[in-house]
Amino acid sequence: MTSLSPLRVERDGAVTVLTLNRPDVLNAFDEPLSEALNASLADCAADAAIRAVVITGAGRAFSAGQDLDDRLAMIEKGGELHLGDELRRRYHPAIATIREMRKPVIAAVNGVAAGAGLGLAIACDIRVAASSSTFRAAWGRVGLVPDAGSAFFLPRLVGWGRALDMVLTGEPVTADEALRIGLVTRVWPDPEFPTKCRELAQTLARGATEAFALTKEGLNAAMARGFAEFLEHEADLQDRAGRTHDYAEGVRAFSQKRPAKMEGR
Ligand code: T3D
Repeated sequence: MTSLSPLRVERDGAVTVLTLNRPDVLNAFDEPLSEALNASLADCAADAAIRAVVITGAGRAFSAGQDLDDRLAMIEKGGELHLGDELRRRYHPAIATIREMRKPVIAAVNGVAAGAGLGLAIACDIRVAASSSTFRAAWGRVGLVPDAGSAFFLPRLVGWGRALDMVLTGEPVTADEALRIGLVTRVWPDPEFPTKCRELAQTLARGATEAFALTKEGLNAAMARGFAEFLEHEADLQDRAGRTHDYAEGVRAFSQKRPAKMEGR
């Protein structure tokens, strides 16, 4: 019997597409899927030829979060659970790698995103959704707190009040509502979704990758630091951006009234 790989990794030019691939359980995270995702994200981060990354799900879901069958087995075995250690070992590395990755990471939300699946999506730089997708801050329904960075990112994306409504009620948010509240930035009809995602990723992969890296560093710092400290950091980032090939090319192209040819350095 051949076992299905829990993560599909596909290269399309300078874009890598990572597909969570446990469709029978709505791409819930078990140990092998977490391990494969962490390893592939690290590979994407290290490979300069990859200039954009897409994360999506196989079948009708993006991801239903932690595999609860695995947790049931742990509970029934008895003994003390250490879910904090599970987060540190399996989820935090993925979230940190996405935030620190020096290239854009797109969450292509093709179906339901729940629990840590939602956490994964909101740690990405850009979220786009198929029109049939839904978002469920489902932690409370199984007696847990928002994790995978969600309490940090969710209020920053949708506002304090809406975030509390989502995490306390656990009610599903439709793709249209997600667009309205800023949880995603683009929604496309299901049949067009894969093509539109590919086009967006390819456009980003042709962009000024080094400037994007510095932009992410700046936005990460702006969220985590005080204002005065942030302004210093911003000046340092712009110093570095101003020394890239793509900046000189961008200025020349503007002056010559032609499209810039960005090389990502
Ligand atoms: O533990 C730690 O390490 C800490 C981290 C925790 C973070 C978390 O993510 S906690 C888990 C949070 N997720 C959930 O609570 C979501 C659970 N799933 C659902 O509520 C529903 O499945 C959905 C609302 C997402 C979708 O509902 P529906 O009706 O479209 O599908 P379904 O029939 O419920 O699911 C289809 C199958 O997937 C089903 O299996 P079956 O009956 O066909 O054999 C279902 O059991 C399975 N499935 C769905 N979610 C999970 C799952 N199996 C394991 N784990 C899941 N999370």
